Amino acid sequence: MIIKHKKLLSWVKEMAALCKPDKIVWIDGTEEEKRRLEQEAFRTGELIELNQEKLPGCVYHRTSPTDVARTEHLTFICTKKKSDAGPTNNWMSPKEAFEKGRQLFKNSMVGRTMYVIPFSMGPVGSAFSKIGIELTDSIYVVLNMRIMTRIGSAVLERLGKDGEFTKGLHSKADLDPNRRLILHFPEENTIWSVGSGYGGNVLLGKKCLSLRLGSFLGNKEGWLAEHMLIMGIEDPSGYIGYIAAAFPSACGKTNLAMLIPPEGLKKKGYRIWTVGDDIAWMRIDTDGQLWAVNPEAGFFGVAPGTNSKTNPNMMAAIRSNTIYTNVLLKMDKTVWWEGGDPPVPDEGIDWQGRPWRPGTDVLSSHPNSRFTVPARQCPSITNRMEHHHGVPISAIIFGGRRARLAPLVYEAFTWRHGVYMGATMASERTAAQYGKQGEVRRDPMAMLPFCGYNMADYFKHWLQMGKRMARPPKVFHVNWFRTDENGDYLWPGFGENLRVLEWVIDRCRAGVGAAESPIGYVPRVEDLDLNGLNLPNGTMDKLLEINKIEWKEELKDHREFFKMFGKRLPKEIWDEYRALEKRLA
Ligand code: O2Y
Ligand code: MN
Repeated sequence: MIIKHKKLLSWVKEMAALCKPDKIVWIDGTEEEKRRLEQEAFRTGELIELNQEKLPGCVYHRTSPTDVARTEHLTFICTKKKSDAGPTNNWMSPKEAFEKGRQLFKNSMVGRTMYVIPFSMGPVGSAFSKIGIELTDSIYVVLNMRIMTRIGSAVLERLGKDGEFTKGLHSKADLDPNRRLILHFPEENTIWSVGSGYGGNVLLGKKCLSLRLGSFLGNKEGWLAEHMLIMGIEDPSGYIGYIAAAFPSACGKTNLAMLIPPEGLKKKGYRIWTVGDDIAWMRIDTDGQLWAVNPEAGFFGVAPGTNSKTNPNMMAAIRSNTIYTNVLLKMDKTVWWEGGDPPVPDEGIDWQGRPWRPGTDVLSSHPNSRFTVPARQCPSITNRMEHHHGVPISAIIFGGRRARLAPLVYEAFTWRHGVYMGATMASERTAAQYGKQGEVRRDPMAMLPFCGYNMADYFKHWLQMGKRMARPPKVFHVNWFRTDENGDYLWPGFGENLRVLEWVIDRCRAGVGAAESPIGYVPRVEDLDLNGLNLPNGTMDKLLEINKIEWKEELKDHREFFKMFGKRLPKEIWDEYRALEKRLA
């Protein structure tokens, strides 16, 4: 491979002088290269080959037990001014961060190979897309990036001899959590990640580039980088309405992105097309509409709880060419996890490499164990995955997990009201999450851990995007998790959520009614197709109820949350706050 990009060459040389790898390998993205890397990783034990008859092309990996999830407290936004990172981010000055990083990267690749991965987020060559180069000493990272992004020679060719690229440097170093840092330098278009080998910390195209640097670039360049799934809902006439939806963790985002329509709606002619399960990049096109691409090429899904009932499309996708991380390794070299398809295996080797049997209180798989799978293997994947224009977005949906308060679905009066809805998004912690169960965590647009700049400026950017669009998408809020007095869920969820999405898409085409309420437009029971659902009498009323007393309490919390942004918070957000207060009075 002949590299003509002088800046790229000199940066690789400089980083190699710091990390001192034994050799440097440029990744070309070929099948032959993949096989070679896998064989090497099988030899060193970094990967285990799975049963090739039952799981063709699949491999298995265990991470260090202290390296099993994104580490938000070690993740920093390193802008020159602290105020540009804002009150919701950890901040370090670029000078201090580069110094600290340099110490940790120094000689970190001695005895190892440095792989140079050219990758594109978004279809190679699309106006949406951004090119990055990740330098890493981990074959696991190379093979994951191969699935999650478009990598190799085509990307280098597109970069040419002077194209712009994000500089990503990653080293596992000694995997010591005390010597781990995930540093973002938005003003230098640079990411440094050291001391971790897992997921969101090290697949630099994902959270680091596509969301943290992406949101910073979006603000500068006039587009949106969002923590959103994208899906198409095809109605009986063949029309496909696309939605982008933001949910905090543990709200079933991946399952929603690939849901199977319930029998009644399937018969009516509904189909779902998956575009993405985690990230949306959205631009205003010449038609004045918002268009979106999924910058990723794969899914990095959480394994526990995924089964043929909760997500049949995903179960079909992960039968081949999948990397499994931190799940149970069965004796026949297949895999299993808690909440996976039955039967529960009699024995296996757990995610920490220890013999495991059911009936003990030891989990076979880590709660954040994952599979990495090419998006094209999902039976519901859209044929627009490689379209350079992406898909037109009719509706934006915000969601949260609220046992009370938020009705099943409601619609914002205006784009500005919709931005307020997103800015006040919140979710209650589940037992599986760190922190006090039931506690409400504000997570604006599900971007709290991922917004690469001051969130007050981010809200302003959203408001401005609305002004630039001729036909902005309608904005909605959903809550699948409302409970009754006994704590039981009122709404069945999963495929049945399509009944709500049908109303959303019909609202965008002005085809269905709603009632006006203080918090927005809410469907009347007769506005939803509930045929075949057979919910007990009164359940729908409970799901759609708005309790003004609870909402007035909620408003106090909005106020407290917004206070942290001080004068930087756009006036329009306070205007919306006061308007809601007045409507509730
Ligand atoms: O724990 C990790 O490193 C993965 S986090 C993740 C993975 C896929 C999609 N979303 C997320 C997230 O934290 O939002
Ligand atoms: Mn995510």
